[in-house]
Amino acid sequence: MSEITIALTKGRILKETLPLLAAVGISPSEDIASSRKLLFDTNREDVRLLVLRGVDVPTYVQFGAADLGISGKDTLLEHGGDGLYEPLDLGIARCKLMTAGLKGRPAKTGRIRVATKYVNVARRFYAEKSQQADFIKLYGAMELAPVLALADEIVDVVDTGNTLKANGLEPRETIVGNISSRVIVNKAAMKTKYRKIKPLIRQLGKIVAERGA
Ligand code: PRT
Ligand code: MG
Repeated sequence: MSEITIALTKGRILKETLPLLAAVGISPSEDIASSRKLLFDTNREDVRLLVLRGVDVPTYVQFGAADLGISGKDTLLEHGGDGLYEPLDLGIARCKLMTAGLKGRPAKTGRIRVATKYVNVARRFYAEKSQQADFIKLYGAMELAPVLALADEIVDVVDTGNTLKANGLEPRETIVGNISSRVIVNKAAMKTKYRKIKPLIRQLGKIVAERGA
């Protein structure tokens, strides 16, 4: 029986997570990328891995279906962090959460429409600067929304800025500048499985510190 279940975010975060896990001696018993399975045993009898859509990782950990997770800070901010500890910044999959709009178009005054998959974060951001806004929840291709006049602005993560540029958009304001992936832990599991979880976080922290230095 696996004592520790770790929920991983598939996609670009997974690619950067697997080398970190390998560095602390955890390897899936089959190739995750080429498998259709969602639950993987590892070389460690006490550890198994779960591979999920990013948005679902905090939920699995919050309710204890997974003990630990690796999650983008953007996703954590949108989730709200209930029931979770966030003990370690892995420093991977770095990006910024930004607003963007059509290039050369001055930001609209008055009530605006914002398309995003980060509705909670966006609502807080515009409220804080007293900008009236309505929100349209999208699940992908946010960049199209201003182009097709679905929205005046978008809120999305930006890395190089190439995607915005390629779609005739420009970044406007930075909402969160230091997005990266974080280790999250179920609050109850942190107590009941402390002796398993604590060393794992310490080892990961050591690897991250060595890499960052
Ligand atoms: O595929 P799925 O619908 O599950 O989600 P996803 O496509 O957002 O997943 P994925 O694999 O892209 O990874 C998402 C997580 O990676 C995010 O939650 C962030 O924490 C982190 N991350 C880091 C990024 C980026 N950088 C990033 N650049 N997630 C997405 N992007 C996208 C962005 O949405 C935009 O479409 O890449 C494009 C912008 O990149 P640049 O380099 O052109 O600016
Ligand atoms: Mg994707």
